[in-house]
Amino acid sequence: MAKVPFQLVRPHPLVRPIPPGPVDVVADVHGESSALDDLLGHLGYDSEGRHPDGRRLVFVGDLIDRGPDSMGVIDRLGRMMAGGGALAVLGNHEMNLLRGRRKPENDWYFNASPKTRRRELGAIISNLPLALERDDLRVVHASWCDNAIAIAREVTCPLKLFDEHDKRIEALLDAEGVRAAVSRELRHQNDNPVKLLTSGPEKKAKASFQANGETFQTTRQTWWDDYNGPLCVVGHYWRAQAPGHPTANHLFDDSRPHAPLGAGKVMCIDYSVGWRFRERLQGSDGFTGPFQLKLAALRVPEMSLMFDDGTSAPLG
Ligand SMILES: [Mn+2]
Repeated sequence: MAKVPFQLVRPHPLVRPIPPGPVDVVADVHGESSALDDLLGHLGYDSEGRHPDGRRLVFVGDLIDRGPDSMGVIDRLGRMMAGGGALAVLGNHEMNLLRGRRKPENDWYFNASPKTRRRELGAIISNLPLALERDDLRVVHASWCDNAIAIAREVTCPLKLFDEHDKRIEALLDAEGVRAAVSRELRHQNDNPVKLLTSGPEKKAKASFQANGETFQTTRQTWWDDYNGPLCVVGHYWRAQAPGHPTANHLFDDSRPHAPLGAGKVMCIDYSVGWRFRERLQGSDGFTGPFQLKLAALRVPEMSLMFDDGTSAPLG
């Protein structure tokens, strides 16, 4: 077995520092390995994430599921992190794996063989933090909540943190006699620091809606309206309207697709490449693009977006 890199064996808290210097924050890759190849090329990196100017990649989570090569993306992330050229945070899809929540889109992991293969992939994922920070930049998958961040600073295991709060909330709900499924679900979503950081605060939906074959009674909150810290980069929330995707969770002003959110200190960079598998299905056999849905990176300190098709845009 390959040598386990240093940072993967030593326990670290779940909020870790971003080293000084220019970085490129990469949005939710969702197993779209060739979009990642293209994006890295346009940003000036080689396929292993090395940049001639010493720039560094920071992945915002959800590197896996839905696209054709989640395993390849995680293997590559592992090599990049071992080489010191990349950092990443956990997304809700990575948390699903760690929690053993089997879904159609993560079969690639649960069916991986031999078992040691699964263990290698799991080791890379389970050693990711929940958030990254430095004075001028914060990176988290979905939402930066000060209370949840403070809790994550004190511990090293995301699964243990999740489970502890899951049990605590269950016991409280039982003690309070809360029975309604939607109330229980909301409490789990909004009071578990791992859920809050990786999938953001939610509220009761005005009407239930369908997504991915499930019925939802809760909807996402625009937490960035109340945020006023340093620049915080997130993914998770799909900025581009995707064909066949429910609009109930669409939180953005489409007339300003490259604008930061709230008071201008939160930037969501997920341009919905995670739905590219559906674009492929709607195209002809062997359809390889051009795609409407894109993989983006935010360049810091330049504050410009680069997309996998080679186009770029300043924030605003
Ligand atoms: Mn997500």
